[in-house]
Amino acid sequence: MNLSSLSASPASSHPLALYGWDEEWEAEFASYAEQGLLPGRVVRVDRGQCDVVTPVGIVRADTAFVTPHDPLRVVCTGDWVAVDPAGSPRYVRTCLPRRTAFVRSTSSKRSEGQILAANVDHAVVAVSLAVEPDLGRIERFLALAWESGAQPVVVLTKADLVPQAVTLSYLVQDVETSAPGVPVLPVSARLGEGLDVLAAVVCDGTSVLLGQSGAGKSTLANALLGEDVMAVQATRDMDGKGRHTTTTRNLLVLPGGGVVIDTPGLRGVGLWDAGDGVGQVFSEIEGLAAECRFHDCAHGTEPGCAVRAALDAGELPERRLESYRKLLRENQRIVAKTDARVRAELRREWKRKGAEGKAAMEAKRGRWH
Ligand SMILES: Nc1nc2c(ncn2[C@@H]2O[C@H](COP(=O)(O)OP(=O)(O)OP(=O)(O)O)[C@@H](O)[C@H]2O)c(=O)[nH]1
Ligand SMILES: [Mg+2]
Ligand SMILES: [Zn+2]
Repeated sequence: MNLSSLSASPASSHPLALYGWDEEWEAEFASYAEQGLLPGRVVRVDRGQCDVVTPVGIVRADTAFVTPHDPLRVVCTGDWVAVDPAGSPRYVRTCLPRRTAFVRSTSSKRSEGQILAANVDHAVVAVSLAVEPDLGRIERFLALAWESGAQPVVVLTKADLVPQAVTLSYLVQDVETSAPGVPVLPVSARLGEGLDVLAAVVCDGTSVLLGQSGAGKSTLANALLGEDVMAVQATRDMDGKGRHTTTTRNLLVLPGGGVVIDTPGLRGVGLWDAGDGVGQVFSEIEGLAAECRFHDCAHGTEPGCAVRAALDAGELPERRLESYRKLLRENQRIVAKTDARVRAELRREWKRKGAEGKAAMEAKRGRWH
């Protein structure tokens, strides 16, 4: 393929358009194109190497060139990169600034962030209905999802294991109460139910499947793909603990448009500088708090406390307030440990890119309608 003819063709007919290449990325890449580098999207990463889809096919590249010391700068599935056109080893030369990034803390002891997926539009949190959903864990995932800049979606998987329709609708309502502004979709891959709604969400942009091992992420990926690309394995028992069937993050193109990143199961996710995200997960509490008589109301015994009033009226579950406080405390602990300058810099970059990306996506949608 002639590379110079590529830059002349519009972004929509670019060979990487299926992977989400657009005018913004093209502009971002322009200076690298001048250097003769190839644009590409990282579809898989493992131990210092990554698979990058480029206009000339999938190439394997070494990531040693791009600062491996900072865990937040490490090349990640979903990144747009510039790679050497040839060379053995072939290197990733640079990683384009991310529009969004899903980051968690690797452990609660240290405050190290780990990027789970980059340039994601929809963060799909998969939660198995084989056991009763843990609302606190869902809130934690959603805080990180909002913080990433992506739109969160909760998929309640294995709906066929819930014996009664009425029980299912209560479970969905419970999760909805814990997830203001987030679509909650019950799905059964086994029965093929609810998949059309999910397919409609993920047919545009990049989606990442997140959740515990055994939640059914790869099963969802296969159902969306219409073929068994990802390996799926039975969970050991019914307590929802799987055996980590998926071990790398894989970016896959969906037949109906959009791409999906399947990820290995996460035992847990620690918050990482997710103050805004926590606020969004508990938006109804923050809304109530704005009505409290005192600005610095701790929602204890202060007079004129709107949060207490909602608790007393049974409109706000006590569990929600406790969970909110717990996540706020945890976030503050992490923030206090992390280098403020580094955080601020990364945030600024993502937020700016995120805004540009959203505008580009809306413009694209507008053209289709
Ligand atoms: N009953 C039922 N079982 C399902 C459904 N979806 C997935 N499963 C089963 O759940 C088990 C785990 O599914 P996977 O898709 O491998 O789970 P995963 O989230 O990808 O797990 P990791 O790769 O380890 O993170 C498999 O035995 C699936 O057959 C469903 O809709 N109904
Ligand atoms: Mg899997
Ligand atoms: Zn109050």
